[in-house]
Amino acid sequence: MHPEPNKGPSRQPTLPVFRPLRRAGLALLFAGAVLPALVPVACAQGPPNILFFFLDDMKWDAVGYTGNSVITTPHMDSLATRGTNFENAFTTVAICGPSRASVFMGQHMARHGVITVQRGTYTAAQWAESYPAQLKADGYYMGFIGKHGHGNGFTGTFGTFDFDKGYDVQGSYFGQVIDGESAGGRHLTKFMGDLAIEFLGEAVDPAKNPGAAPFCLQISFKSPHNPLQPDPAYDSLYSADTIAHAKTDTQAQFDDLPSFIRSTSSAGTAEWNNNFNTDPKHQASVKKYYRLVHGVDVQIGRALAALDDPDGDGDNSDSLTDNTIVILGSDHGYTHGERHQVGKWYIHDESIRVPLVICDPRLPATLRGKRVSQMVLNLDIPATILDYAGVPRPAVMQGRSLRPIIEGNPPADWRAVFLHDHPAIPTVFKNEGVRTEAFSYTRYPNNGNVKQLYDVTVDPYQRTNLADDPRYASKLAELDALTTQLKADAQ
Ligand SMILES: [Ca+2]
Ligand SMILES: [Ca+2]
Repeated sequence: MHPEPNKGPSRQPTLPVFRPLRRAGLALLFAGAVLPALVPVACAQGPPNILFFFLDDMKWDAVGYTGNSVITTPHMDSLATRGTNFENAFTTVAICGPSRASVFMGQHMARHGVITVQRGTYTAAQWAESYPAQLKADGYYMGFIGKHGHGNGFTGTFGTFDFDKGYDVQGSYFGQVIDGESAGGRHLTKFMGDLAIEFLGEAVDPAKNPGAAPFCLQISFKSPHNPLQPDPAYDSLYSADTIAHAKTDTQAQFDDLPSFIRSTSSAGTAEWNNNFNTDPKHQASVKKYYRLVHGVDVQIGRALAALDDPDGDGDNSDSLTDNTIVILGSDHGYTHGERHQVGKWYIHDESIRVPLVICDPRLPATLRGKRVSQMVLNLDIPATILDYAGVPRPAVMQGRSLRPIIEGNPPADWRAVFLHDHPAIPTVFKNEGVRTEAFSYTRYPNNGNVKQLYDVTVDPYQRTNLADDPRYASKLAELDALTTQLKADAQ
């Protein structure tokens, strides 16, 4: 058993004056529950609850609110209508384990060191500075459901979660066992939705959450990660639709890739050859992927309904909706045939761009339903959660709170560049580079230092590699040096 570094009296609250207020939200509810008249009180005060829906390999535009006219995601669309839609949200590493660690730790891979296959776990001291451990130490009632995805050696999260329904590595869409409970006949996504509802019930149950603490729940769905096995209940969805191919789903764009990525053993090429290299296969695969996303949307709808009636008695007077921050995100993006590639791993926008919506119901209508353009990162999610909770951000975190942007006060010094740094793993090639608002640059240090440079202001689909264009030699050198500098800074 690992120690639980943030439990017990050793860690003093950093804001003792504020701390008594911290539990006010649910405490009001419980105070109502113990009165003879049983007058429930809505939770509109005190630190907010956090409900974080986290998808896996979610293409940024596989959701209705981006204008996708095929997929049906009414609950995600509703969150965008009520929250802030970050149109330039990115991951700093386009693969499951390291990005998920960044979302827990607020750190680049170079600092947290959770590198899929090579090392997939945390030290106790590291974990103590994760957002869940920080919230736990501050008194939050903590829940986690679903995939960690950290690979070999993952040993858990040191008892942080009161409701601990995580698993490693990938899980199965059918027959998954979580914390000793089998999914039975349920699709994994439905199973996770049921667990979310169970958690919300526990969060308002004095027997489970006797301190009446605010809650934080992260639901890490497996969907729409491979294999493409949606709930059979959705088999007929999109059957009459035609999926459009990406503009870069061409042989010419494939031919423009480095030769090692074009090899048949390279992960993105192999997956395209297996499941996307004819139009019928492309249609079938994307539709299955969309059904997986739709399945998540259904469970998000169920969880939001449970948030509005957590004890499930049909009466909404115990609703937590008005004091719960809802976050929708993904560990990284995905390609569906762009450059005849299927997957993630590289710096092209389809792989690094992610959906991100944050909905704060406490804000006035003028600050909701917005689209914002700042470049924001997976690293920023934990800093944002801690900011909402009123918990100081550990100095080791490298991300920044998104709350000022959400509240209409974007900092003047907001980032204009970020590092993407991907490890070498079997069938995927080491790559590192930078994305600015104007340029995307990457290099492959283990493969002859091949380089790619795109001017996304005029070439948003990244069709023309400028790395060998002498007109861009100085820009290439500048971004190459910047990559080296940001890699050093990230450690
Ligand atoms: Ca993933
Ligand atoms: Ca109720």
